[in-house]
Amino acid sequence: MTKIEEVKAKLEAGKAKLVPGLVQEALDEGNAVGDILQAMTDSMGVVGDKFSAGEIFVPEMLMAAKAMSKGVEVIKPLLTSTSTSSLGTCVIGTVQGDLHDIGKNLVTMMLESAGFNMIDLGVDVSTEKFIKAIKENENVTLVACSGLLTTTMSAMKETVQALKSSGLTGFKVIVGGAPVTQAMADEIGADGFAPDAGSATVKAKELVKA
Ligand code: B1M
Repeated sequence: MTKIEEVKAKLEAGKAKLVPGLVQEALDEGNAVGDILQAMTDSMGVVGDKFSAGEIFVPEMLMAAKAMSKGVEVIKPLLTSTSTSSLGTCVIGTVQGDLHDIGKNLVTMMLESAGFNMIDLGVDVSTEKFIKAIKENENVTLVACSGLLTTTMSAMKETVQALKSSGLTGFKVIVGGAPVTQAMADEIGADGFAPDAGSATVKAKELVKA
């Protein structure tokens, strides 16, 4: 078994205490950080499939999520670098009713390293909370909404539409998360969509510089 395969196996088994050490060993062996991150993301897909098949339940999903978060902590310094350029402030959150935060946290790290000052509102974020954060923070150039559940896509639509009709200006809205598509982003009036954390930085820069 390769070290990356070991990371995957322990992550899928929800071994939060073992995953960070294995991630470090995988790095020490010379594996690329992107490959390790992709392997962990793939494992979360495996966990989701097992949940759908009724082979595991919410507690196991939660343990796998904790293991991934611990693994991400190890690679975080390698994913982020301090950018000298300032792209303004980005307010980010997972939309109301949705508690998934791993993807949102990865997007946060990548946008921070691209040069945004990040205000992370966490999960289950109401429209009102997004609006309050825009009003309370200076130079908000981007609002980023994440969502993983098909059932919370209506909350994402509500949030984007409320942001657009709030009368507040100076920022663009980017959306993402597994069920989100470019077509959906267009339909709900978002300015941009990105399928993953890497492309979110490219799209975010494009939006705020436009
Ligand atoms: Co839940 N869950 N979950 N879950 N969970 C999914 C999403 C699911 C697909 C699993 C499945 O059934 N196969 C399914 C949703 C089905 C659907 O709606 N179509 C599901 C379900 C049903 C549920 C519950 C309803 C289960 C229940 O209680 N019966 C419940 C809902 C709770 C709630 O939110 N109200 C629930 C709960 C949970 C846990 C709390 C146990 C846990 C989350 C813990 C946490 O996040 N701290 C959890 C987990 C871990 C998952 C899976 C297994 C993994 C999610 C993950 O972290 N992936 C997931 C299955 C799956 O994803 N295949 C599943 C890794 C992460 C890196 O990817 O978040 O997709 P992701 O982020 C990606 C992109 O989407 C993108 O970039 C990231 C990668 O670079 N991205 C953005 C994300 N946000 C972006 C924003 C952007 C741009 C890109 O711009 C702003």
